[in-house]
Amino acid sequence: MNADTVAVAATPFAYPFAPGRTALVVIDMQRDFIEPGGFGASLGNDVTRLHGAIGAIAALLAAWRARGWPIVHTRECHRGDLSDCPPAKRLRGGPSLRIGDPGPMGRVLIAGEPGASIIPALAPQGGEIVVDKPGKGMFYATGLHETLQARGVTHLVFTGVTTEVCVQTSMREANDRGYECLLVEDGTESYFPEFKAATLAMIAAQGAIVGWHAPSAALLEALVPA
Ligand code: C5J
Repeated sequence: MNADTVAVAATPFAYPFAPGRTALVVIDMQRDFIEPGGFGASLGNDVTRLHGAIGAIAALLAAWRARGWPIVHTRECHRGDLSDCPPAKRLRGGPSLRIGDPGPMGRVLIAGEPGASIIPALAPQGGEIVVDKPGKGMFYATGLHETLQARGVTHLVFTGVTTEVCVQTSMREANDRGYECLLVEDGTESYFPEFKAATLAMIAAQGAIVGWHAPSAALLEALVPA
């Protein structure tokens, strides 16, 4: 641990948390993934499985806000003309609703539509970074790396959905860009519990090859007083 880091009890060993230089990342907690009638449900998933992550994310948002530390919210969504949605993404599989189709929460995964918004319980506040991303990873075609660099961010704490798709992709992208990454175990969820378990195991394998994971309680316990 450096003098300016705090040890968080984590897997596979203590995570060197950097107060003030660590952004909390909340991936895609959007109505289209969490609520009935959206993209997640159109793929045949039980969306209630994702609700388990909301409480831990809300607690971490409160802790970050109390300290004035950087917060990033992402939204997976596309332009209304679908010019940033490759046909390979839109046409793959057999969902009951495709990206851009009209659904109960507006056009599916389209920026500005009700379904693409973040659920009210975790709504972004003024001054927080909100990134609309056309891909699964949060760095692809977003400029986020430059934004984080400008703010002196070196560490990222990941939450959100789904663990094995957009969270894992974003965490791997971040690891390749040199960020020290922690995934919050109870702050992320998947439609498939076995995929969540496998993701946690994969990222921390081989001496934290992608990063660490820890429960939110361990992280909150280690934070310096607000
Ligand atoms: C998916 C996501 N699963 N946010 N998106 O398509 O993980």
